[in-house]
Amino acid sequence: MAEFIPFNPVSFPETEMQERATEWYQFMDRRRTIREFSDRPVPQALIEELIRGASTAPSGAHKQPWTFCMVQNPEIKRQIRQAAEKEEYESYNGRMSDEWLEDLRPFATDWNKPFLEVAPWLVIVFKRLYEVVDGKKRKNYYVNDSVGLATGFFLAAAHHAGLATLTHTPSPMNFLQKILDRPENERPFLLIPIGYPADGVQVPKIERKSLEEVRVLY
Ligand code: IYR
Repeated sequence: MAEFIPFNPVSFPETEMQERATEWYQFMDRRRTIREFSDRPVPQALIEELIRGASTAPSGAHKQPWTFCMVQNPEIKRQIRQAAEKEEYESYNGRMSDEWLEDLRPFATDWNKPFLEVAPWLVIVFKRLYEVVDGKKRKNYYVNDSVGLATGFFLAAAHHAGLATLTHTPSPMNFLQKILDRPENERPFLLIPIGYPADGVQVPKIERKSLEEVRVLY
């Protein structure tokens, strides 16, 4: 039988709501993806707290179909870098279309991925396709959507805590499943180097779409 408990809503006076929304927008607008990290250590407990925040995301049938792997171990980071660069080399030298390479030009990316060893932590998000309960497969629902939401929460939590991230998608990235020895029901979703930005790091000069470009009023 379904059991319900009282909901304890967060609430503010309306003027404060407008201020809070603007503050949040301005704060989030300062988030930038960076590709050069400092090797300055970040405490494990801080990354764990970000994962707790991420794991509050809504999910299909509340299945919470995600696993966050935290990699600090230099040897594992080295293996991940080696495997990722091998795939990326192939991608940049033949697998990606000219159109794709052209679209990436503003970001000056290439197959070299030193950040995979320099960043103090790599957080690898896995999606859980199904659960095994009493030896039987139980379905998860809207897995990509749910894990995408949790990942978004993680990026926001990291920014809120004063850490920088990179949403990295080596392709294909099945090597992560092997290196991290993940079970059959898990698939890699996103690799997130996280830490402090390198001193003097620069970011691409790009603009966000305006409100008018992204919203339609009915
Ligand atoms: N996975 C490659 C290529 C790449 C693709 C997209 I779409 C980006 O926004 C950025 C990079 C890489 O990580 O370099």
